[in-house]
Amino acid sequence: MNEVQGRDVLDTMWRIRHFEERVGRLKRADEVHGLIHSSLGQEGVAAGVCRQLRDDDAVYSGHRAHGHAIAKGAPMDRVMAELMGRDDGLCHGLGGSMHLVDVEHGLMGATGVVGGNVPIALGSALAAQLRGDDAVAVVFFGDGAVQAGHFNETINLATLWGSPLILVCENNGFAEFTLRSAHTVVERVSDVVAPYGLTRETIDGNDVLAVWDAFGRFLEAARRGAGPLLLECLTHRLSGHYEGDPAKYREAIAQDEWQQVDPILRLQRHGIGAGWFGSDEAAAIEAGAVAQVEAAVAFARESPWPDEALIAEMVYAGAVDA
Ligand SMILES: Cc1ncc(C[n+]2csc(CCOP(=O)(O)OP(=O)(O)O)c2C)c(N)n1
Repeated sequence: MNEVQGRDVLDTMWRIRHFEERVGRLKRADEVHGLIHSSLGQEGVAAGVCRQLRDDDAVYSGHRAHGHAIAKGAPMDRVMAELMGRDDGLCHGLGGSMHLVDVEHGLMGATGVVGGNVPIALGSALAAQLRGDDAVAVVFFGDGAVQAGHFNETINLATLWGSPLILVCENNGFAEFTLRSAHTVVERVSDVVAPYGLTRETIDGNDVLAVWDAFGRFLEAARRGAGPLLLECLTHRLSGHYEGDPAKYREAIAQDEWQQVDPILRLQRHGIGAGWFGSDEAAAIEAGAVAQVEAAVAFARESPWPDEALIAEMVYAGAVDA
């Protein structure tokens, strides 16, 4: 990561952090709708991966999708409008938090079906193969998704075909409210796929420099036809499973301990030490992120509700005559 990339990644992580915190407050005020899963604490994975991708690289996400969308380049005001159910939202406000799509920027979709986008991402990777270009497909999923049958089916076909698919597991140690050790005996997701012989690595996902470095290598390999690959990022979600989860099933991380592993503060310390920016400039980047989030909220509040006729048109494809 160089100085320019470092600033961009820092800016992206602050935008995600403040977006998620603001969404939490809006949810409590009943201004955003539906179930909200925050990616607070996991910003390093989204930014370290997506900021290296092009618009023609496909990204798929799951239920914890806001950070991936923002990092992939979806306009934050339109993401916010989507969460508020407004017409200027990415999907006219009809999809909501778990169905963010922005084809222009290569965000091909998020889903609430755990692991549901893993085989669909393989479809995008296969399409790139058939087109003969060097685009890749990236799919984000949690460690819980690995127990779904279609996860193994996808790895089997992807390795058989040598597809340019990069699987990015955000292993935060929990599947919903369940500790990993309560649903599997295999500690590392990268070990689950070992028999298929694909390139795989487990890294500290709270170290965005490590994410950048490992994903950069994986991306280059996938572009030259060495896919599929699996990157397991060990990370920590600061929030409960969903907004409103009292999270009584786990112990809160101590504030001073979190400060040491927080991906944003870590990059800030590194950037200041490396002379990329001073502490004033880092503070200005954060302030800019806060202002952009507020602008997104104002934009979303101004946006009209979607038209009722559009709702029927978008929900029922090819309507049958009554
Ligand atoms: C197919 C399917 N089964 C079950 C659920 C209920 N569910 C929602 S999130 C979740 C666990 C997800 O865990 P993980 O993939 O590790 O993601 P995390 O929430 O930890 O980020 C489950 C089981 C679902 N949404 N879809």
